[in-house]
Amino acid sequence: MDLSSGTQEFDYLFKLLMIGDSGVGKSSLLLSFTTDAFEDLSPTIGVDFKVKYVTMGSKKLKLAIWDTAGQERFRTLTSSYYRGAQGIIMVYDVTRRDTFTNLSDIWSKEIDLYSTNQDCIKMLVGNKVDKEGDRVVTKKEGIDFARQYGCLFTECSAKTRVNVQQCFEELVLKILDTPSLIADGSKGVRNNIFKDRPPQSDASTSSCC
Ligand SMILES: Nc1nc2c(ncn2[C@@H]2O[C@H](COP(=O)(O)OP(=O)(O)O)[C@@H](O)[C@H]2O)c(=O)[nH]1
Ligand SMILES: [Mg+2]
Repeated sequence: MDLSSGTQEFDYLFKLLMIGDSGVGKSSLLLSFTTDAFEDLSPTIGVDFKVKYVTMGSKKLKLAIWDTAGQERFRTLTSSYYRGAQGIIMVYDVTRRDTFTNLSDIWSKEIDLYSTNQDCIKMLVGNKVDKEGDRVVTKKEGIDFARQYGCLFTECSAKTRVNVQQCFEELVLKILDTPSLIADGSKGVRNNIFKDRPPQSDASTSSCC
């Protein structure tokens, strides 16, 4: 995957979401993917969404990756957050079991409720594998959950950046492999997926396009 930034031409625009409990590393994963550094984030910092241009094969893609600004703590993500997403990244922390069980108890139900794309691709991500000694959720449990819910699966670390690029790349490849989502992505600009702003708009790092 050829990565670059700045405003460019593109063939498809895809909306991706990060969801999961507070503190699992959603914002860190997004930053790890879109910038070169791992920053130790204060839990109150959120980013609304970031834009990343990637080239895969002959296709130029614009990825708009939406993140929460901490409102997941209050379970107040709204339908506009989910609307029109072609890919959803469901993140848990391999060292905190509650973050794993909440994906099946809470977050997957939200997706069923609000997701507007029937074919939307989901990726289950076990983060913080650099803390192997503190691990409480096994890889097999992740694999079993992903199989049950029909998701892709990976384990990664936003800190060491192991598997982070691959995680996003695998998700995007699967989207490109799904004709209804490609059709959707090519209409992205006309339909203006940014019409609905993220639920909060005061984060200083947000960018629009
Ligand atoms: N050791 C380790 N810490 C991480 C990793 N990812 C995030 N963190 C830390 O976990 C805390 C919460 O991360 P953050 O990205 O804000 O989580 P969010 O609430 O899901 O957005 C921060 O202190 C991060 O530095 C990781 O892969 N490994
Ligand atoms: Mg965050």
